[in-house]
Amino acid sequence: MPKFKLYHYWRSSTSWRVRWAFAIKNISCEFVAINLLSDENLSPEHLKRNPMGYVPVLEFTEEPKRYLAESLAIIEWLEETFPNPKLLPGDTFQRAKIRQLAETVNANIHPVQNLTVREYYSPDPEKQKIWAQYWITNGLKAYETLVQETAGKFSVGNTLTLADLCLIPQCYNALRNAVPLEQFPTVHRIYLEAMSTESCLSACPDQHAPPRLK
Ligand SMILES: N[C@@H](CCC(=O)N[C@@H](CS)C(=O)NCC(=O)O)C(=O)O
Repeated sequence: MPKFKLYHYWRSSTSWRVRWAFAIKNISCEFVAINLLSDENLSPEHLKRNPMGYVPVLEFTEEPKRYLAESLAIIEWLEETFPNPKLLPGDTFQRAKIRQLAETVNANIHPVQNLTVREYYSPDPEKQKIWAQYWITNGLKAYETLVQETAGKFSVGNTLTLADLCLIPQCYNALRNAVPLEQFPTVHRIYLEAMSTESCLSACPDQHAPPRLK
């Protein structure tokens, strides 16, 4: 079994996706905190791991050491290497639908409400919040419509998939930005359902907060 280290930040939603995938697949991984608030992600060591200066980054600790960034690339690598339980179940169309939902969050919501983008947009926290609320609401509204076609207990059927791994941390961000989830009833139901699973709870920010914040 290869050995892994995940460079992450406790509140980062993209880090949560990967921690959760490791939990679902029951693969052990060492978590190494990178403090985004003190720009540790922009240190020369971290930029060597990921020139974008983002978390999460997965380290394959065996020599020769290798690094993999981008949460979806990491999760797809895990899925191909450790196929069960499946995060992309079903036929080719269903798997594409799971990816469509995942990308609705990954490509259309998350990047525009990310810290660096908000700070570049405006130094005013109030303006940043209104910006984030707009993009989160817009994206979750689309997710709510799309998920009508596929939802069971979770976004696609009755098991957790890649779509949920993207959706739930995004919902947590929505709440942090005072976007009420009740306006997206199916998304809200899936959020509550997923947040009661053991794998989600073990990966969620509260479990990974620095000791002084616990
Ligand atoms: N597309 C990347 C995005 C990663 C990303 O945006 N990470 C955020 C935390 S959620 C980050 O490191 N932000 C640092 C910053 O904004 O300075 C992925 O899915 O891994």
